[in-house]
Amino acid sequence: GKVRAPTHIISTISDDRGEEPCYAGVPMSTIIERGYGVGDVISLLWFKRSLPHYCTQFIEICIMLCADHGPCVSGAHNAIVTARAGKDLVSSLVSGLLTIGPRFGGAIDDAARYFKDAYDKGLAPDEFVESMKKKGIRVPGIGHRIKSRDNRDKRVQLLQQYAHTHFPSVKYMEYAVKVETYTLSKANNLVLNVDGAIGSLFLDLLAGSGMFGKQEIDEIVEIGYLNGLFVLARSVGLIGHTFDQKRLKQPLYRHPWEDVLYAK
Ligand code: Q5B
Repeated sequence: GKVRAPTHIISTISDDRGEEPCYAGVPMSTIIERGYGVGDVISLLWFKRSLPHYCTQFIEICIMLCADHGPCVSGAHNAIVTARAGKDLVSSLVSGLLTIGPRFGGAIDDAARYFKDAYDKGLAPDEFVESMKKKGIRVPGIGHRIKSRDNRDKRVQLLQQYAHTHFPSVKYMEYAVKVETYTLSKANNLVLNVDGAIGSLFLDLLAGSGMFGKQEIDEIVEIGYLNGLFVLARSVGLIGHTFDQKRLKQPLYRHPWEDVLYAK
């Protein structure tokens, strides 16, 4: 009979061998004919399935809202400094992306993990926050440098409004809001941030859309797909900051001595 030569790579998301490339079995021409957007393409390449429109629209909203947050955040700052050092686009982009992590933009997966675990176990929000404190872990998705109870993050409100209108259930987001109510009783800036809003709402999308089994949801949360949303989104802004610096012909950046505390 036929013997299959061993392969060095297994791939299940795309195929470019036919007349036209396919994403998760969907040909390029179908993607264009049906007017699919980037949210649909992400659904096919990340989740290997077509998701309902309200889900792909939510993904696109996440991408749009996280595309940039000004020049002062870690990622943009790094990209700007790198561009001003005369480096190329990819180096500037990567230098910005490398700041994404548990404190900056990369708390979405952990927010989803911890909120899911706490909600599914039936932990009261205050019990959850106090148990995190005991473990010495900051609650991912909570806290912001400039946002606070009196200066709410518009992005979080927009995501919540969209989900309230379109999602069948927002139980994880409602739990995250209860966590926020408790953390705000401790400090003014311990708001639900954009990472926490996306993390909790994506759990609602996964659980409420009927498109994922329980095991699949657990795997998505365990592997950690959701920081990818911030990475992808912020790349748009980081590229913009790089072009901006080049266009403005900005010289090499050097931090002023006055802004350094030289201590022994
Ligand atoms: N405390 C975000 O901290 C920040 C606590 C907490 C319990 C918490 C902090 C944090 C979790 C990670 C997270 C995503 C580092 C943030 C983003 C994208 C962005 C960015 C932008 C964009 C801010 C003061 C006191 C201390 C702490 C306590 C703080 N957070 N307790 N749970 N989560 N959050 N990151 O202001 O008793 O004095 O020791 O790590 O979700 O990255 O725009 O900037 O789009 O680019 O520096 O929006 O919250 O506060 O470190 O001085 O802490 O609050 O233990 O208590 P801060 P700290 P104590 S969104």
